[in-house]
Amino acid sequence: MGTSLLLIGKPHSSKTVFLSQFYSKLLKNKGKLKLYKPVDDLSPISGAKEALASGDEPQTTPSEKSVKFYLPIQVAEKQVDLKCPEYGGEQVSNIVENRELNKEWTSSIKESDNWILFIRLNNVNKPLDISDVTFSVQHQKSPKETISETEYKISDQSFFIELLQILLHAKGTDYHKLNDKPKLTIALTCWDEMNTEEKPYDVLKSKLPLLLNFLESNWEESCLNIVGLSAQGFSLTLPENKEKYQIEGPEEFGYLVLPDGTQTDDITELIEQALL
Ligand SMILES: Nc1nc2c(ncn2[C@@H]2O[C@H](COP(=O)(O)OP(=O)(O)OP(=O)(O)O)[C@@H](O)[C@H]2O)c(=O)[nH]1
Ligand SMILES: [Mg+2]
Repeated sequence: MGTSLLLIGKPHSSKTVFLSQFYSKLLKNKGKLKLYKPVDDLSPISGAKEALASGDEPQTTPSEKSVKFYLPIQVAEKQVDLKCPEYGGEQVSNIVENRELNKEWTSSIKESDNWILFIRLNNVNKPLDISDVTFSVQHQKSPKETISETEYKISDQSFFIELLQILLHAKGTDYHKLNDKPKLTIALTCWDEMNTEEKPYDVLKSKLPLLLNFLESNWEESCLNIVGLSAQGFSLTLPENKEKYQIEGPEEFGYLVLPDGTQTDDITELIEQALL
């Protein structure tokens, strides 16, 4: 059975690291999901896998790159041939900027009933609060410039809402009803950067309340899942962290924070939950 998973994320949201770590954990055979046969083509993640094995951060995926990574997965009694896209996150930024989907995106959206949206909260911009702006001589000199800088920039919160609306429109969902298809998982990525003990739902509520509101007004509760994900486990910029990767192997790291706040090393559960 072929199942398409649509992994959606802006640049640097951990898509490539996740795919590489997901594959490494599948190979380890300790998680809920397993491979039922070897993967034919590892080229979509081979660069990232090599980099991580040496304790280096993977390179940004080029904007024009768009390939599919096929994984033959055993989910309980079922065999699922999973198809995950690996692409440069710039494509997602361009969708909102140009309000346009190319043929490939349109068909990926149509064929997938399992969407996972990666949001790296640490990279999300804070909405402009006029009370935070300190009046300066620069404001006095060029008021027009200051307005144009802030006026036309869409906030990250609005970005995600716009994006989902564009995707839902292409999917042809009925906006009078709550969505049960596609099932949506929000993965708050690079969770380690947040330094929080809170549940993913509460973190999303405090950081992006409008987005949460949009999600809850448009999805059936049972078809909306909010989790935390640290596919890498920690930053690889520190030499001691690089060493951990070189000595123990990348597959030993990375974790998922489930909706109830519990942490598990088995990041394959992210995909298992999306497929349930
Ligand atoms: N601290 C931390 N850093 C991470 C994590 N996952 C990824 N990173 C780092 O974040 C950066 C971006 O990760 P990628 O996986 O390349 O992100 P991407 O979504 O594939 O980005 P594009 O290819 O540009 O679309 C890299 O420098 C990673 O090493 C994580 O869980 N924690
Ligand atoms: Mg990438």
